[in-house]
Amino acid sequence: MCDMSNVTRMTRRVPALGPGKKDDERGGGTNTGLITKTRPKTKKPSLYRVLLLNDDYTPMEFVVWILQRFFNKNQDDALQIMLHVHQNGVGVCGVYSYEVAESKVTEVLDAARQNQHPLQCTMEKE
Ligand code: TYC
Repeated sequence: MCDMSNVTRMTRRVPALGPGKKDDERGGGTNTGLITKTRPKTKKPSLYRVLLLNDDYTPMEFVVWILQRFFNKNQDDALQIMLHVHQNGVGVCGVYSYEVAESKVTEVLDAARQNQHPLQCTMEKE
């Protein structure tokens, strides 16, 4: 069975067949005078901000490394974001789909735990 719940149905009238034209010459086969098109409904995925939280113990160099390793930041951007978090308490590392954001949070928390740093990372809907 075909699931049509995710399509928008568009129906338009077409001119009746002219003299001498047979319906099956158009490839249709049924002489209804209707063409029905379907198009996929494109739903934009919700986006999520991945946030780093400040603390008093995680070394600055470790946070910069996290930003480079998991958020593909260059040295300068990583340093800026780390300093922003250090000064403001929280900062955005990147914006992703739910699944990717969740995976980034897990990677950061795992890396922090492995290195015995209390660094916290979370996500929020944009
Ligand atoms: N505040 C930390 C320090 O002074 C540095 C730091 C920055 C920690 C950003 C966490 O998300 C953070 N060593």
